[in-house]
Amino acid sequence: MKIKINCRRGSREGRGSSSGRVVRQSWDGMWLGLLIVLLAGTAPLLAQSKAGRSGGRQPGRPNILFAIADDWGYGHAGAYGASWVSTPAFDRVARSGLLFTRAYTPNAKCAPSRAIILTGRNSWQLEEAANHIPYFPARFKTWVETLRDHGYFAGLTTKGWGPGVALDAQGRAREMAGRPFNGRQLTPSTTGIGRQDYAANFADFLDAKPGDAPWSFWYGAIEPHRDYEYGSGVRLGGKRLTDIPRVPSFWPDTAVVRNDMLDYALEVEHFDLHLGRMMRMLEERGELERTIIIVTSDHGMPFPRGKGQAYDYSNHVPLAVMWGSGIRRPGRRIDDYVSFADLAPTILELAGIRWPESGMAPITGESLAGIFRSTRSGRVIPRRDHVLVGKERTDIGRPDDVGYPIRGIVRNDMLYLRNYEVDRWPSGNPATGYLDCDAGATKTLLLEARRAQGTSRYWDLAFGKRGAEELYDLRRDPDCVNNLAASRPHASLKARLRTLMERELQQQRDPRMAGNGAIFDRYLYADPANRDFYNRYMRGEKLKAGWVRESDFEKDPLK
Ligand SMILES: [Ca+2]
Repeated sequence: MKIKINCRRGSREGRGSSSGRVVRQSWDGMWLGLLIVLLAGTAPLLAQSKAGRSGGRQPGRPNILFAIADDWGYGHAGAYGASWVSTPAFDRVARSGLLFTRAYTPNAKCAPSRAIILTGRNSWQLEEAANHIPYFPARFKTWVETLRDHGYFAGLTTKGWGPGVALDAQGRAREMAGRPFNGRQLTPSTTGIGRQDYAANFADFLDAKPGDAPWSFWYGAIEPHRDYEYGSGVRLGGKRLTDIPRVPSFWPDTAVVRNDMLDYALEVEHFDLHLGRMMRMLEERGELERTIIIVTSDHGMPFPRGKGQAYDYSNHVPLAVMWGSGIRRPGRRIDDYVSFADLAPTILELAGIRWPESGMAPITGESLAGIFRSTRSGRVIPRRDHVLVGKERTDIGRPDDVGYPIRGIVRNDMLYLRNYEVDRWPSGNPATGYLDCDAGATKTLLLEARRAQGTSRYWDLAFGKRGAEELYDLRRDPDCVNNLAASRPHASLKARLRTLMERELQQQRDPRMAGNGAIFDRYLYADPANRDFYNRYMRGEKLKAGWVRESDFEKDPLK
């Protein structure tokens, strides 16, 4: 059986319309393939449990609309004060519920981040699923599968868990985030925006749901994942380069970077537009009050030093939650540290499912329901003062497909990072185009600047090798460019953070804490076409990776 990998990776640049069309067709083909695999591999659509078949709604079981953008970074919404990204639907959710200012994914790459959301476990507790494009272990059940087994009608549009391969113990494709509803398409306004009509697919889902059964719908957009149509933010979004008050200090402040950011913003707005349509549908059907709406993103921006790394621009994500009268004193702003591992236990609790009856592996996160029930703003639960972050193989592009292992902790606005393999390239090897960083206008600019000048501070920050420890004061330095790891006045704070981090990782049985971190490097990459990419390329095989440009590959050796 051919497994199609659910991944939005193409070489669309939006410059030549014909090549854009070709890639889009292959993308559509990928979805069709995925759909066929799911339909063929899944016995009668949704084996609903008794409660589900009866169609009856148990009192107090809310519906769940889980809206997740792809690569949307923290702060880039009106509710957070952004002037260059317009997000009326997200802002409405925040106004009608809770806006979280310190929500983090523990792992800033699509597949591991989504695995954490779906299981309530950190990526280093998920075996193969710690990595990007893995074979997802059959033993880790998701909260969506659990809801389905407890009578929920569970649907999905477009990107659920992935990319990667998820089969059950019998080798059948799993519906990790729900039964797909992908039948409706639209004509996108740019070559970067996907063809799925998310809101229309949601309407189909609502029409298909049996009787009055509670439901769960995963709205998995593929925006603002790259590629973007260069200049579309200005041309179609009515934006101006001066709308951006400040370019992060780890990129040069140029028109190219500002355009890249505005093109990203336009795609964020596409995600938000469909969320708004879905909310209006729920209003019209009288379901808005009894639906929990959770809006977030899998990780930060797909720009150098963002996605795939472990800085604040990597792991810090937008999060807003509304739930009719289920959240007290709506409109609160919550400054507690919350982790994606907290989402699964929250949803189970609100759906009235106790963990022992869930069939899920032990959950590490803690339910956020206490925050919903509180009337306080700001810091609500004092012990929520930190989150753990970390990564393994967020992409290929190093000898023998090894990753770039990091663990870290964010506590009271200090970020401590431990880099375990400092001889490796953080964004992937230069010779194979830095495969741990998606292609785009900003990446190209940084690479060209180093080639032209011989050295570049921006290149060093994004692609250069790093020391074993990093420490950042996020209040003064949210860009994470001033490393305090060697600062004497910070020595004891650094030691305390490291001790706390390692103690928790040990409690969580992170193999890396037991000296067995290399196990993550040995897990197979689930896409055979790109497996062992670096070694094969260096042996002279002609290889391409759809998510980087040919010009990203360095011709001259770099140390
Ligand atoms: Ca992503």
